[in-house]
This record gives sequence, structure tokens and C-alpha cells, in this order.
Amino acid sequence: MYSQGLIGADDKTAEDQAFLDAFQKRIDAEEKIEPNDPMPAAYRSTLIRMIGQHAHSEIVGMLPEGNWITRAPSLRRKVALLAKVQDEGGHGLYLYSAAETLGVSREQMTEELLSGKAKYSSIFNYPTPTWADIGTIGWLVDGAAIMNQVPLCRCSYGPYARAMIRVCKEESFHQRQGYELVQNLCAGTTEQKAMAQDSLNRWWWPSLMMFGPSDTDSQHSDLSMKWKIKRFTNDELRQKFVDATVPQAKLIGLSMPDADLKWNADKNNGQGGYDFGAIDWDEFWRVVKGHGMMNKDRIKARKKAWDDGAWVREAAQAYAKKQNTQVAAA
Ligand code: FAQ
Repeated sequence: MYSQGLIGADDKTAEDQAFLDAFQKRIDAEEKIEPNDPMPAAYRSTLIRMIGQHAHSEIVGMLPEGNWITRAPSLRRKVALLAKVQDEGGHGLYLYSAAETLGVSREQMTEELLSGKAKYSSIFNYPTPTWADIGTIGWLVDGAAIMNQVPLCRCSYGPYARAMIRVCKEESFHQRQGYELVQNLCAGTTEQKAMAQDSLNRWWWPSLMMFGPSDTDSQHSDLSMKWKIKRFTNDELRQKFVDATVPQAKLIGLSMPDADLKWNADKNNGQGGYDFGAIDWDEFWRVVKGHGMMNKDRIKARKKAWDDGAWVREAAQAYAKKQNTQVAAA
């Protein structure tokens, strides 16, 4: 959208030590890297991968909640849910635009998603069978997203960092509306509270998996931390999320589905934190590799939307071409 002319701008042969050192110096000085700046090819490709995956996650993430728009139990809840799902669509669009500043096209990113080459967050491959899931997604999934994305507001790549500021403000609102929904269910009938507990039981572990593999298995973290794309490791952010969320569950009378969860006063340099049980990494990788409960449905829905929208894209391009011809003629 902004900078298609930049495609292929990096010349790997010119990436000598002096170039890499000068780039690192800018990063260490907390300068923002902007689209036209020289950057190592691996910095560019890391960002394209990460921002592209993030954009796909926002768009695919509309599907589990969108499932409940027509069945929201009140007008107030329906309005909030409609607005939230629409916000997620907006986040996807800012993020596709941010990735486009690195010289990749939205068509290319979408094709990579549909072919299975590009990933999206594992969390959106779980189903939403009950209304409580809508609250739990806001509370836990948006809560985890904020924990991960607030540090991305300080990402070294300018367009991504700036996009994250508005995204985080909106995600923060989503988290509150989700928590309020779950809180109301917990203050309701026995059945409503049981529905909230059941939903927490199903979403807790997948929410912890959102932060990615443990630091020992994270291939990209070292370089992303060095280049200040990521500011915290996957395990650091996961721990912060657990420490923030456990008291929220306690406050509304829900229990975490983890028998090994316990307060450890020595954790976090003596500030205290929760020890928690082992994550099922086999489940994580199964879902990431396309074998989760909803992977096939999600991609099918995205493919249908992409195919159904082809005529809109063609019409927009034809209109732009016509306008350009008219401007040139004038
Ligand atoms: N799911 O080396 P690392 C949201 C992959 S937005 C699937 O640790 P990295 C808003 C990873 O890509 C949620 N795949 O990777 C919302 C890599 O594979 P690759 C999305 C995952 O990049 C709320 C491999 O594993 N947020 O929720 C996952 O350093 C409610 C090795 O991993 C973002 O995208 C996963 N969970 O760290 C919308 C934030 N984790 O590419 C609707 C930006 C890892 O080599 C409703 N992204 N993998 O084939 C990030 O912060 C990072 O990319 C991480 C992964 C932390 C996700």
C-alpha cells in the first residue's frame, strides 16, 4: 500500500560487519527504524513474518466471536460484541498496512495464510460452544494479547510500534468488557457460574500457549530481542499474564484448572509470583501444525471470504485505473 517500490531493496552482499554494527548502534540508541531505512534482510523478513502472522490472527480471530453475534442475549451485549469484532478487523487492516511498508503485498500474505505457509495464533483454533466463551475470550485472550502487545508499542520498527498504540487501547477495552461479562455470569444463577467455570477450564491452557513455545524452544526470540522487536521473552510474558490473571479469577470466585498453581514468594526477584503446571506442548504444536479442532473451518471461512470478495477488489482496481486515466488526460 505505502511502499511497494521497496520490494527487494536489501542487498545481502552489502551486509558487511560495518553495516550490521551501524544498524545495531541505531537499535541500541532506541532509534526507530522506518520503511525507507537500510535494514538487514533478516530484520525485514522477521518483521514481515511476525506482523503478517499478527494481522492474520486478528482477522481469523473475528470468527470464534462472530459466531455469537446473532445469539447475544441482550441488545447491550450484541452492540458490544459487534463493536469488538469490528475492532479486531480494524487491527488486522492496520497490521497488513504496517507489513506492506516492508515491501510485501496483502495478496501475497493472504495467499500464504490460505496455503498454510503463514501461521496465525493457535488460540483461534478452539471452538466457542457457550455464551460464556465470549466473556472468557475478552478476559483471557485479549488479556494475553495486551500483555504481549504493550511491549510491542516500543518495538524498534516504527510503523509496527505506532500501530500497536491504538490496538492496545482497544484490546484493553475488550479485556474489561470480557471480564465484566464473566463477572456477571459468576454473580448469576448456579448454571451461569458453572458455565463461566467450564469456559475458563477450556480456555486457560490455550491462553498460556498464545505466548509461544518456552524460551528454550523459541527459535526467533534471541534475534528479535537483540533487534528490540520483542522486549520480553515468551516465558517472561507468560509469567506476567499468570500473575495478573489468577487474582482476577479469585475475585469472582472461579478456580484455575491447574492443581500445581501456587504462590511462590521467591519468584520474580523476591517480588513473588505463581508457579504453574506443565503446558501440554504436544497439543500446542498439533494445533499450530493445522490439527486443532477448528483449523480447517477457519481456513475454509477465510478462503470463502477471499474468493467472495474478488469482484470487489477487481472493481476497486478498475475504478482506480479509470480515475488515473482521467487525471492523466486532464
Ligand atoms: N500460535 O520462535 P518463536 C490477538 C510459532 S492477536 C501459532 O517463539 P516468535 C488479538 C512462531 O510463529 C494474537 N504459532 O516465535 C485478538 C514460530 O513459527 P515460524 C497474535 C505460534 O515470533 C484477541 C514458531 O512457533 N499476536 O489475540 C505461536 O519469536 C481476541 C516458534 O516460535 C501476535 O501475533 C502461537 N501462539 O514469538 C483478536 C503478536 N507462538 O514463524 C481477536 C505478535 C509461536 O518460524 C480476539 N507476535 N508460534 O514458522 C509475537 O509476539 C510473536 O510472534 C509470538 C511468537 C510471541 C507469537
